[in-house]
Amino acid sequence: NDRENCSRGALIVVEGLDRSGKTSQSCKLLSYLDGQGYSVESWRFPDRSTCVGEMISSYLTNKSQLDDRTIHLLFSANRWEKRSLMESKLKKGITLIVDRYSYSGVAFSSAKGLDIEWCKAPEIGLLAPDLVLYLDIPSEKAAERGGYGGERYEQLEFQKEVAKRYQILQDTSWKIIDACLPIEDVEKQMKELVVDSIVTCQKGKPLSQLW
Ligand code: FDM
Repeated sequence: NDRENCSRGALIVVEGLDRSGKTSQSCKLLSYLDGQGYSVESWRFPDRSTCVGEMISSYLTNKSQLDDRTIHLLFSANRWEKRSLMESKLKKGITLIVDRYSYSGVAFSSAKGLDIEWCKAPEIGLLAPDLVLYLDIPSEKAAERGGYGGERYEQLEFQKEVAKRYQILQDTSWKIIDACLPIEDVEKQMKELVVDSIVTCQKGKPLSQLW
């Protein structure tokens, strides 16, 4: 069947502050799509399984110190090292649900005071998401949910700065989801948006690049 042979998967990115529910909603999305017979994989950044990812992980857990620009470029390199695999999976028709992507990269680094354009530059040429699901939650609410681990960025004041940067980064691929709604409502909204996006990609929407 021709349609199936040439149709690509969708690149879906889930973004939001720590404790906004990204990870559990990504899991639910994966099992739903899987159950519906879609070909789908779940990814996340940072991908801590690579050498670059190990350096990032050691930085995040405060086992190593790195200059702000250096860690920024490592996060970016961690996406670049996955770019060709990402493209080939999408071209094979596999939809990817990605927990954090370049938006996290720019939002977190620029929240430290780095210039936002400087932060965006190394992301140029990475694959652009077809849909960004932003789980919107006030930083105070997210902090109340508890479970901030001891990782480097998990602090209320910093998360507030990150939220401001996310706002600046919104573009037409974004859908803002109220993450304070009941879990099932969030889930339902996400499912509908994702299925729409998958259909649009199947119909031949071309892959594009950031930004
Ligand atoms: N983070 C994540 C960044 O600072 N830059 C990036 O490019 C990415 C992908 O790493 F605090 C931050 C965001 C978060 C931390 O993310 C680890 P997880 O989702 O908690 O593993």
